[in-house]
Amino acid sequence: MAKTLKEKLSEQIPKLREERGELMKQHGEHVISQVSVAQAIGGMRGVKGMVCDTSVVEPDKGLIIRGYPIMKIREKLPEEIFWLLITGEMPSEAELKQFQDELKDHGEVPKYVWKVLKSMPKTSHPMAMLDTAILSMENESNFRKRYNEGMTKTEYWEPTLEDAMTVMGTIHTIAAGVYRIRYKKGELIEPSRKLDWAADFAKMLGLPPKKGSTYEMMRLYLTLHCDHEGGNVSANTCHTVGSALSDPFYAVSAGLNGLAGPLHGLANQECLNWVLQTIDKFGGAPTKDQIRDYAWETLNGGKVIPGYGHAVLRVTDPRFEAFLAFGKKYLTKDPVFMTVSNVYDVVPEVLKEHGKAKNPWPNVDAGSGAILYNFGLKEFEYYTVLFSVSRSMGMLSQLVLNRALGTAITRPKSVSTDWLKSQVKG
Ligand code: HAX
Repeated sequence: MAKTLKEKLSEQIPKLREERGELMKQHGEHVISQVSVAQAIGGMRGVKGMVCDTSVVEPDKGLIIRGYPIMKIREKLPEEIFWLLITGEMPSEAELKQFQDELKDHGEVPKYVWKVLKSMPKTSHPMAMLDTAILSMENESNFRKRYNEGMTKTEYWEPTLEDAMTVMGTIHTIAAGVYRIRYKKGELIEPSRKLDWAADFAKMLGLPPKKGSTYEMMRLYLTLHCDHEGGNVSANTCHTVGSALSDPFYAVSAGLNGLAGPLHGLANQECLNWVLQTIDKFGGAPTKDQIRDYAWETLNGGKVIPGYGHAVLRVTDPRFEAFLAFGKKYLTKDPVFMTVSNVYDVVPEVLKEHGKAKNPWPNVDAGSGAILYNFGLKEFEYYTVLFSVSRSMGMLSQLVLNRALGTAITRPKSVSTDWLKSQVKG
């Protein structure tokens, strides 16, 4: 009989706790980071002040999940990735099957969620709808129930995992429902026990299956966006809210609100918009010279070029490369995808010449929108919801591990501008 995720974690957690305890006891005073005035003012960029074991982002390599570079595991199912994020190991075939069945067992969306969504304004942003739906499901929290019953600290991770399974088991169904309600696509489509998580999501959205590649596209999309270490806005927000022992419904919903910002997850809708604007302006797929002109026009207008630059990465994001490879396999006749590919040939040089962005290379958002567009998802505002479905895996696995390790409530020290001035005097 294959192990369940809970059984696997039960085996691992004592050792992880011991390791953490030893590290604190032996090396608690060891200094790992210093903070400059620029970092305190500039979003704490580069300050090493939190621990995240699910993944790391290397400036020159991109996303590495538990030791695996993302390009090497891009063909894995998102369910395998979730297991990897949380346990550090790939599941066996039998473990994967059991985990998928367990997820399906957690897949029922309470009826009140649909009522909440249907009563929201017709013009609501789909991210506001998704976040509201997840928050409304707080009523289902096992963590809250067990906390009120007086569980011990060492048990916290168990109902956190149970809530994580509920969020992951339902978020794709909710997200598909948001799409169909918000864009009047007709009746909701029921989940299927036969399909994997990503394929089921694509089916519930109502996407036309395209030579079998629709499911492949969705698996790739959901795998690539799963996690990006702990300091990005959504992960960090989710972590902070969770550190107050707010349950996963509160914490993930909060993280997703951060993902809705135009400098974070919302950039993907802006990015495709920018590409389509070039096509519109030049009356068809633009030449490289025309793209260069438009890039300068954007920069001279005081705007950023969406999809380019990154707070940590200093190379082309491997997740962009994975999308580019997918597009080159399936979409070589698509003018929108070909424009994305041409933009990649031109914009890094423009950004280098412009001289401001520390990283002139594309991030994941530069390519994903064009692919979704080709597969019939033409509602840009919805793209961040897809991102969210995937990123919930990273947020949830970080939450479970933090509850297992008893990570403390987040409380960095803020300082006043007067204090800063007093420090630099003379
Ligand atoms: N176009 C124009 N200017 C850019 C730029 C871009 N793509 N990227 C950075 N810059 C500018 C910054 O605005 C900043 O200018 P100021 O000094 O005038 O404020 C300067 O270059 C230095 O910024 P940086 O240190 O290189 O970048 P940050 O760490 O401050 O910001 C961002 C990282 C991703 C927010 C930034 O590169 C950006 O705005 N990119 C475009 C939006 C985007 O693609 N966001 C998605 C990021 C991926 C993600 O998190 N998805 O969820």
